[in-house]
Amino acid sequence: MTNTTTISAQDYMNKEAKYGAHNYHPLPVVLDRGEGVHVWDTDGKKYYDFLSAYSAVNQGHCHPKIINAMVEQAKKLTLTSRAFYNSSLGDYEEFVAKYFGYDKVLPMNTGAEADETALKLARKWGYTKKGIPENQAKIIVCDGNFHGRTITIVSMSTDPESYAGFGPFTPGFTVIPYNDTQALEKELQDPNVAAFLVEPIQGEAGVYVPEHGYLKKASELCKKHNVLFIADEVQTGIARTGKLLAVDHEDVRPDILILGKAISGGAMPISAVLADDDIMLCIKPGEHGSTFGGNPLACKVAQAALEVVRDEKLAENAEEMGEIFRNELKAIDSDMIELVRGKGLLNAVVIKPKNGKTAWDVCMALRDNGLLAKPTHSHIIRFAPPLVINKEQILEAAEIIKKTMTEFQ
Ligand code: IF1
Repeated sequence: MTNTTTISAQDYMNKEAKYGAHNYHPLPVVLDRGEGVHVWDTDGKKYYDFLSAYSAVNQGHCHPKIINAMVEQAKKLTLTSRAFYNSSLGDYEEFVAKYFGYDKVLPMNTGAEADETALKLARKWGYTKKGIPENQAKIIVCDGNFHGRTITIVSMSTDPESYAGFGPFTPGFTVIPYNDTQALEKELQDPNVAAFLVEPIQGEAGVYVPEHGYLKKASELCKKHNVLFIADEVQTGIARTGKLLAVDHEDVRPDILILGKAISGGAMPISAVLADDDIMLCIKPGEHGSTFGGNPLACKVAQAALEVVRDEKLAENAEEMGEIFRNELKAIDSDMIELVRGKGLLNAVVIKPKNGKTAWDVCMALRDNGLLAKPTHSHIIRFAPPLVINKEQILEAAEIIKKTMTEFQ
């Protein structure tokens, strides 16, 4: 007998508040188990997971193929560091390079690390290939960007919540408005620009989808000015938006591709930077790396997770289910729903507060009705279920959202 059943949800939350740093404000629900599109709390109540750990669990919770690959490799070899070769890395590198159509991959762990890697790669390329004078390289980024939490990354941020109080900041970034190719063209006149870093859809900004054609035009402008086009697909990649990559909607091929989150199906932190030889080989032995990047366990997990995406046709399903879901949401008769937007299964609803009730209150009511989602920027709710969701489930989830919105009328 264990006494775990006597611990209440409130006890778990109190413990986090007492012993954990207060860098989050979670929705009050304590999750204990997950399978596919569902999660269960410590009292056994079942929910639809409409956050998918911010699009990390695209393949669904505890996908048997991914977990099996993980367990098998965990019994054999987990970490060697890159001081030695290991028998999983080469196979994985070949697999992932071919999967995304690049010469090479540089494996890292978190999304932020992969973004940092891309920035270092771009600067190095700028100095060694483009001939930018030492320490003069500039990288153009967008207003409203979100690329992670490191000092350099928050140095690019325009959101005070991300950067305020964390200075001094890393220099070398120029901010332009998102979805604005004219502003981009103007900044590209500067010969010291090494790269343009962009999210194909801005996630944290509130699932802000740029005009169709923006990414194509931006990538063409970069090419014209000998500037690297870097796509941060940490959140939008791996089938989330209805294509393998969000840039695929516009047939754009980034010079540097950044992946994270769902490349592991949510099983462990795995990220990757992909590029062709003329860029990737600018970084030489000893100039970059990480203890865990490219570890055998991660290699096996990521390969299994990417196979699931391909074998279960998750991009196609995201496209189809997303279409159904947005249509259902748009049909809801509620004056609290100001706008529905998104692509594939990366969607958001802009909430107009009513009688003092905000997006947070809506998420609390959704929780009570069996669906988990989290507000962003106080008035936006992101809806991003695992991509393994089927039609019956997406309709049931839409019904929960409809019922919940009706409760506020
Ligand atoms: C948190 C947001 C989502 C990302 C893009 C890099 C990273 C992220 C486009 C860094 C991370 C996160 C981190 C997570 C919340 C989540 C988030 F609301 F903060 F913006 F998804 F929308 N590029 N996104 O979205 O990846 O280092 O975290 O692995 O709690 O900070 P990471």
